[in-house]
Amino acid sequence: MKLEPREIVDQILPHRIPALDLAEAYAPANIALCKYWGKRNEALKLPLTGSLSISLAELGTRMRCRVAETDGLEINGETQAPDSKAFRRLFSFLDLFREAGTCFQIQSTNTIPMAAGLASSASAFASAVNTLNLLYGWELSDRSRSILSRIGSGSASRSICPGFVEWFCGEQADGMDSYAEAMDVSWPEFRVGILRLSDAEKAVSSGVGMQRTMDTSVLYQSWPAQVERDLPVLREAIREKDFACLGKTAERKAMAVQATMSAAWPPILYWKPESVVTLQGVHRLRADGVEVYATMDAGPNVKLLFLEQNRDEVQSAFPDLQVVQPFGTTCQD
Ligand code: 2P0
Repeated sequence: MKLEPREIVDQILPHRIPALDLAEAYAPANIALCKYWGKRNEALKLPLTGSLSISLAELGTRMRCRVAETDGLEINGETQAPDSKAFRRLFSFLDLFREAGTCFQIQSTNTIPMAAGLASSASAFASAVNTLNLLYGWELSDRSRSILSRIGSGSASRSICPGFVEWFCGEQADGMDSYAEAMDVSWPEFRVGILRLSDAEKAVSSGVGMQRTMDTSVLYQSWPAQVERDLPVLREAIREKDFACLGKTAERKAMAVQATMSAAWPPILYWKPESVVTLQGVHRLRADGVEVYATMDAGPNVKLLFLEQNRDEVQSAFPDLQVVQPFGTTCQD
C-alpha cells in the first residue's frame, strides 16, 4: 500500500476540478484537554495516542481562496513572501489537492496569534480543507475533512468539529481510521479563558518538539499508557459534566506533557516566567475554593478552564483574560 500523502488524498477526493472561482470558510482553533504529543507516521501525521479537545468557537481562522494566475498568500492583511515558512507550508499542503497549473490567491484571517501555542496551525489547515471543499464542490463528510486536515497538521483533525472533540488514534497504516469526531455533549456553562502572555513565535516547533521528546526523553515511555488511562476518565467526566474531574485530569495532562519535554535533550521549555506566575495564581485561587484549572501547550500561554458560576472570581484574579464560550458567543474583556 502507498503511504504518500497525495495517494491518500487521492483515495478521498472525487475529482480535482474547481467548481467555483472563489470560496471562503472558517474553522475554530482547539485546545487539547488530553494532548497529542508524538507521531507514529510523520508524513501522514498519524499520532501515537488518541487525544481530546475543546473547540474555541469564534477564535480561529477564516480562509478565502480565489483561483488565480499565480500563487499568493496574505495573513491578517500582510503579504507573505513565497519563501516564507507560512507560504511554503501552506502551499505544499495545497499541492496535495490541486492539479499542476492551478494557482490560488489565499487570504487568511486569524483571530488567534500564530505559532504561540494557541493552535493556529490547527485552525489554518482545517479552514483550508473546508475552503477547498467548497471551491471544488466535493461535499466531503466531516470524517474525510478531518483526515485531510490531519495531513496538514495533526491537531487540525480536531478543528473540523465544534465543542468537545475526540481524535481517534486509529491503527491502519493509511490513517483512514485516524480522524476526529464531536462528542454529543453541550455544556453551555463551560468556559475557556485565554491568557495571552506572549505572541512571539516559539523557538522549537511542535513537530520538532514531539519528535525530540520521543527520541530522547526517558519520561516519554510512560506517556502512551497514561493517555490510555486518562482518555476514558476525561470522556466520562465530560458526559457526566463532572467539572472537577475534567479540570484535574486536563491540568495533570498538561503538566505531564511538559514533564516529558523537560526530560528531552536538549530540553524543551516553552514556559516563560509569567507562565509560572500564572500557574501559581491558579493554584492560589483553587486553594481559596475557586474551581479553576490550567492547561498549556507548545507555548508560554496559559489557558484556564472554569464554569460561568466562577467567572467573576477568575476574571478579577486575571483581568487580561479573554473568555471563550465554546457553546455560545465569545466575550472579550
Ligand atoms: C495538542 N499540540 O494536542 C498538542 C499539545 C501541542 C501540545 O497538537 O506536527 O501543530 O503539525 O502534527 O498539530 C501541536 O501539534 O503538530 C499540538 P504537527 P501540531 O494540541
